[in-house]
Amino acid sequence: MGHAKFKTSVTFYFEMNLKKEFTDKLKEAKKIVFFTGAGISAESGISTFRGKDGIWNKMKPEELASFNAFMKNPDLVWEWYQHRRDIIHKTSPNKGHYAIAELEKYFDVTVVTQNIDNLHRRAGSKKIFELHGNIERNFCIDCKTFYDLVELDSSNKVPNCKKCGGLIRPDVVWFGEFLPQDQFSGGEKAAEWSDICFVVGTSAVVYPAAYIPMSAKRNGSYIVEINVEPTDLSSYADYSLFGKSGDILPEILTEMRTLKN
Ligand code: BV8
Repeated sequence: MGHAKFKTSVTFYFEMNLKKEFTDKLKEAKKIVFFTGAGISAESGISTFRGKDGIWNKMKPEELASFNAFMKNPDLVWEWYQHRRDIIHKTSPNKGHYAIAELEKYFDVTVVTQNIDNLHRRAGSKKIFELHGNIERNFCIDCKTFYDLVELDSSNKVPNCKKCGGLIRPDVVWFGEFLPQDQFSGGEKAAEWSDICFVVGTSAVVYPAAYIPMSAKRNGSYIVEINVEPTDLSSYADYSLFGKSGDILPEILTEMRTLKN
């Protein structure tokens, strides 16, 4: 039998101990935050940014997700977001999104997401801070009038504002842009006050969003990482669960049902 099958008793004891610490934390916890990134939507068929088939592997972020790129070629950037919206509209939330929504039965849950795909809301989560905006919303860059998609024609050409003729852009945070203050500070405060801060499906390389789990840790929150591989955040997570979030989150929900019944 290969060594891999026989963990040393120390490793096994250490892991069992960590698991017990984690389940004890789950039992005591009241406030829980899920800080999520593109990885939680991967099993819905939406590609991540930095993984092997990630979006940014095919192009540099500045090429499309920046105000300069938009002003240089509004039709190209608008078309890219239309393409991403088409993908998102053809997908659904996955078991990971639904498990987070259902955990609201057992905890005061807040979702702090970097994602713009609206899948947490579609899965039924109530308290959501969207750090990087929402691809379903758009606004005029001149008079700031907001437009839902239904009000805009579905062509790939960038639409013009009906009020002032200005260019309409997606309501997402581009590189070099400030995050919406209410979303960032709301999400940061929720994480700081959380008993457990789950960090799910993020490479934790985009700032200032990636500061949020650090603030949670500094304020005594128990940091649980859920990812398919180690990240920049793994070194300060209290507990790391390596695997797909669509598998792990439903297991945590099942564990909660057992603990609470
Ligand atoms: C800012 C919205 C202040 C748009 C996004 C130069 C000038 C200005 C700022 C900077 C600069 N250089 C650097 C910066 C800071 C910059 C930054 O952090 N850059 C990084 C790349 C180094 N940040 C900014 O620009 C921010 N603004 O700083 O303003 C300012 C203002 C003016 C002047 C100076 C400063 C704005 C950042 C927001 C950018 N917008 N998205 C759009 O989507 O089109 S970022 C984009 O990255 C998405 O929002 C995404 O969510 C986010 C983070 O990525 P992740 O979610 O972590 O996704 P990723 O693919 O990286 O990782 C996926 C993970 O999932 C992996 O770990 C993988 O292993 C895992 N996974 C995969 N499958 C699964 C899984 N896990 C579990 N289960 C699975 N099944």
